[in-house]
Amino acid sequence: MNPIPQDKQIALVDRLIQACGGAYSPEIRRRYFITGPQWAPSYEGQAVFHAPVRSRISFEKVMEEYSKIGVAYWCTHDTDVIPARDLFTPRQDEIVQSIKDSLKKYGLQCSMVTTETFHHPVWAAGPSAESPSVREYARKRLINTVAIGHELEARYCVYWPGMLGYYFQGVIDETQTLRWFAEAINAACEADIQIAAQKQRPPLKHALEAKPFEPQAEILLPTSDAMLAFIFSGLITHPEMVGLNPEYLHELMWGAAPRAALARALICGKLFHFDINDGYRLKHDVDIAIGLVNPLDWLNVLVLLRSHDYQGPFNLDYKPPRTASNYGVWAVSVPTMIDRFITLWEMAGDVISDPIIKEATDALKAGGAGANPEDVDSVVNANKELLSLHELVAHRIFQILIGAHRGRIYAL
Ligand code: GCO
Ligand code: MN
Ligand code: MN
Repeated sequence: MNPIPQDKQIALVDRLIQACGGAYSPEIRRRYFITGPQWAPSYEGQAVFHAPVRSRISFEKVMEEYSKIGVAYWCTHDTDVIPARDLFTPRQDEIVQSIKDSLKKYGLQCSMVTTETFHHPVWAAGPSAESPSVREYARKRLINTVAIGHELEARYCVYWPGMLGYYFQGVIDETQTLRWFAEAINAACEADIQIAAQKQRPPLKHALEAKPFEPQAEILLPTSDAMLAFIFSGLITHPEMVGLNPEYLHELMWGAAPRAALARALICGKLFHFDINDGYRLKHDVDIAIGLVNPLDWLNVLVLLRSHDYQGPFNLDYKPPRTASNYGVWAVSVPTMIDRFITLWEMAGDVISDPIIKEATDALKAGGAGANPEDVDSVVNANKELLSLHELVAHRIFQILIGAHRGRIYAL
């Protein structure tokens, strides 16, 4: 093939993405509680060793594209849309008003707001730092975000505290940092109760997000389980308002089974919100789009969530790869990610209703007949042949993933 002229490249991308087929219409995509962050498509591709590859984009542009693609809900950090120096000023009110106008214009709803507590130099020692002025500022920021959330009619408020921890051991007492963190969450919940009453709206659902080793230091609450322990520690004054926003990749990053981590959140009634993406076990927070690394695991995750009637948002917390152009983000990255999610969600329905899986799991739960519970050999022998069904179920889920249950085979 000859080198492709620059002015022909977009047409090539468009033709090949069309040729891929299998895209859902915007109307179908809007049926799912898929939320589109401001920060994901506007991520410029920078990292510690990486210069940006894309240009910045405004919230108007993000909303316009989400609306065309069929993402019905939008979410944002406070400083994604309001420069830090404009917070708490009349300029903030003007920006919030223009966000409301844009949401209306593009037919979107704001699902969630979150406070940026990791990027700005003020967070150098973390948002729950030892200096009272940093903590007072953090508290005001959280309350301000709750107020913005109500103004935009959001239902969720997420907290990813960033470096809730330290570079050096022994400088601070960890129990103290956790108490300070709880004080900030408690202040946000108290403010929420008041603002919600004034506005005659339900209070927000406050969802804590853990990440095991990002950005650079030790982290006090590195996993969803650690967050659960924190919620139930007695430090949180309104534990009923506070739950989790697990992120799929963050669980893989510490080596967990995401499905098991979600199960632990479910039994506590704390699965409020879910950040969906993909990546590699025990590696960096690459935030690859859903299904490109672990589709089989993702199918299993969605089977669990469908089985438990999870009704919360699926938040597209991913980073477009550095190979995607500004055009490619909208032409390829965002729509294909959404369509893989929808496909996996529908496949999860196939798994749940599959008669082979159903019969196999029913049989496993019934167990083998004829065991004498006081005789270990008889218990082993009673179940021995049944246990082969475990791998049979795993094979069947693979068949559903690749479409073999509908007759996809290779004639060799
Ligand atoms: C990450 C984090 C963030 C948070 C976001 C919401 O991967 O860096 O998951 O994307 O989800 O900051 O507060
Ligand atoms: Mn996240
Ligand atoms: Mn992440």
